[in-house]
Amino acid sequence: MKILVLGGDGYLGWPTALYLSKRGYRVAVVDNFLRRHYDDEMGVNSLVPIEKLSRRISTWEMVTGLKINSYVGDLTDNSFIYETIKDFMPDTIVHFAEQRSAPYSMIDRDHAVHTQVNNVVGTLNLLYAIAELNPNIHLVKLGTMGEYGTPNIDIEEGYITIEHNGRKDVMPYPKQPGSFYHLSKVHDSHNILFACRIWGLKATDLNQGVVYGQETDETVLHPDLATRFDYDAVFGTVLNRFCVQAAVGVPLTVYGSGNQTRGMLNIRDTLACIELAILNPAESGEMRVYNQFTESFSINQIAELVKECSDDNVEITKIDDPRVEAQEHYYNAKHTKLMDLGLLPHYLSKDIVKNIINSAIKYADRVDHLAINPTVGWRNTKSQLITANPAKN
Ligand code: NAD
Ligand code: USQ
Repeated sequence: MKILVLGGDGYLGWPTALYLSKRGYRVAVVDNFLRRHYDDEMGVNSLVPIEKLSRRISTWEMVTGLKINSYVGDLTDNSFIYETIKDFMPDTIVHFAEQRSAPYSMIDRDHAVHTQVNNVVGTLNLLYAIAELNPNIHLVKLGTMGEYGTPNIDIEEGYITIEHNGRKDVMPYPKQPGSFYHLSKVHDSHNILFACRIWGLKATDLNQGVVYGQETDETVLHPDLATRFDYDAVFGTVLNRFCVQAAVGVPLTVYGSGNQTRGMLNIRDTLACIELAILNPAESGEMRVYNQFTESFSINQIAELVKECSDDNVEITKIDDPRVEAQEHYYNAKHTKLMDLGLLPHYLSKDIVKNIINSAIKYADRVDHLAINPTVGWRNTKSQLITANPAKN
């Protein structure tokens, strides 16, 4: 089976490409290095050094004898994505290639517009290319649990049965996303559902929770194969950030009450979920939705766990929440469909947290302390930051 991984130079796309290549799929990656450009714009860098895509691919071939093809270009360039699909003719396309930071999308108008144009236009171009070239291609698209927000009822997997005035229907689950980034994923979901309905496309929308971890069985085979590890306040995600903060002995930055609860999963489970989605394709005309996370935790629980695992017994500090998000809320999100397909989760444990802290300790001298505190606030509409690192503004 041929698989095209869009966003194959990113945090999740690169280890996914390796994982699928190792399992015998023929893999090609697409990327325009936008994420590396954001590093330059924000004045930050991956904690773990990462090699250029060409070097990563040649090292993979040297270590395993397996080839990965690459196409460098932008999904918002319609002819690029059309020609790429025509050339590789994949059976499945895994789509990671979007601007994925909520704080980045909330910097100001320009960043909100960039995020939505990049994500929505890129996905629309892709839908048109699939419809024209081969509607049998299965699209596996990364969505996010944040599309649902935090409603005061159980969160279903994509759809909900509603009874209204004596009539009943199955409808897309209501969305109340928390940033212009999360909104871009909602817009994508609507566009994908519509394309499945009118053109008979096959899609799986994976509403993924917050991912943690940095190493996979394939990335540890050689230092050149490492994937990126973000810890700054714009691109770093909460558990990864707390582990780096513990590694360098600074207080863990809990925003607001810390009672915000989120679905989370290990990076190794991301890879397994993607393969399960590939092996169980949607039917023609169907957009399947899976909630892709394995456990949910409050931010306070995560902070306590990281504190317990840190040698220095780091402090936890509560910072005024720069975001607008519910501080106290009900949270019960269903996530059985991937388990039913055979997912065997790597649940969060002290050993796992200690491992992440230890990998961060290896690179502690690369940590830029000024990039740790949040600089983007949801309430501001005016440009509030030039870089993630105030010292570099
Ligand atoms: P990432 O930013 O590390 O990777 C995304 C890659 O896509 C980057 O290499 C970037 O250069 C590329 N890209 C972006 N726009 C592009 C375009 N227009 N054309 C070509 N390439 C483009 O992000 P990630 O953490 O690997 O996330 C991958 C996907 O998973 C995203 O869609 C994200 O929304 C979703 N997701 C991530 C998490 C998480 O915790 N990291 C959680 C839930 C969902
Ligand atoms: N948080 C803190 N302290 C920090 C960082 C974050 O308390 O130092 C809190 C935030 O306020 C938020 C929660 O932790 O309540 C999660 O924040 P995050 O930055 O880890 O994750 P988020 O912004 O939601 O985005 C990340 C990815 C995004 C993905 C999303 C999955 O960047 O691509 O879509 O996780 S989900 O959260 O399920 O929507």
